[in-house]
Amino acid sequence: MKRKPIIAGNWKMYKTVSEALAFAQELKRAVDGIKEVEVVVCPPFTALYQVSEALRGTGIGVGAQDVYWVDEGAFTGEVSPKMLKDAGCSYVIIGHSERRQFFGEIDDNVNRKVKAVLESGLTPIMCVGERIEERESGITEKVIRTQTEAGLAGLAADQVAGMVIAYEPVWAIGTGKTASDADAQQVIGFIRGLVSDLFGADVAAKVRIQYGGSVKPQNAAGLMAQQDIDGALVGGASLDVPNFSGIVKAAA
Ligand code: G2H
Repeated sequence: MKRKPIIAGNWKMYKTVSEALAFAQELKRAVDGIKEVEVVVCPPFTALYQVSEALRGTGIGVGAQDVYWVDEGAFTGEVSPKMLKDAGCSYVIIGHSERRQFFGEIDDNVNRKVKAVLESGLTPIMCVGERIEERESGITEKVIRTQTEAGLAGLAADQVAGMVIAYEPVWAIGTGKTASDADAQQVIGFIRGLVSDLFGADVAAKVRIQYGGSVKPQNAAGLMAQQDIDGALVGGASLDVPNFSGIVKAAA
């Protein structure tokens, strides 16, 4: 089955509203006419609405970087799926390693967020990935299995088929170290196999699985050529249009 590649820019805690709007205008021109790749930008919460408005009708999607799992309530500092939808989002990154590392994100909550986001009609980009000490002690697959099974627990097959999973080895994030094409393919193939065991071969053939971790225009084509890699979740290189659009073009 041919899956449409998805290149998503995770801006992390960068860009004011005016910087985000300037980026959106430039990106529109840079990726105009590229139909074979889905392009998504994930600004900070503060710029979501304006960026969504600026990109309306272009086919470029907008995502958030996190979410809480109920629609409203006394949860100071949190933002709900309903609010993100209202702000123009169609995607939500969930379980990014920086949330896990710095903000106490745990698998159980990743699962609650994935469920809530799907129920709101948004698409989760659920992140999984091993740390360097886990890779070095040979437990990468065990870690990935635990995170994937927990994150997808209780979901229906059609929900999983429509979502996005991002494999981001923590040791490759923002470090300039990219997993080799073969290493990334090996783990992403393993994730697809897990999805097949849990939800069936049809679902595994449909779910899109991205690679993330120091993706740049120079290494994107090799990663995107791997049979199970369906795009990239891009951090640092998503912050300027020439780099980000270069990655989009490499996936086309
Ligand atoms: C991993 C990635 C984006 P970078 O966090 O999610 O960031 O491309 O800077 O490694």
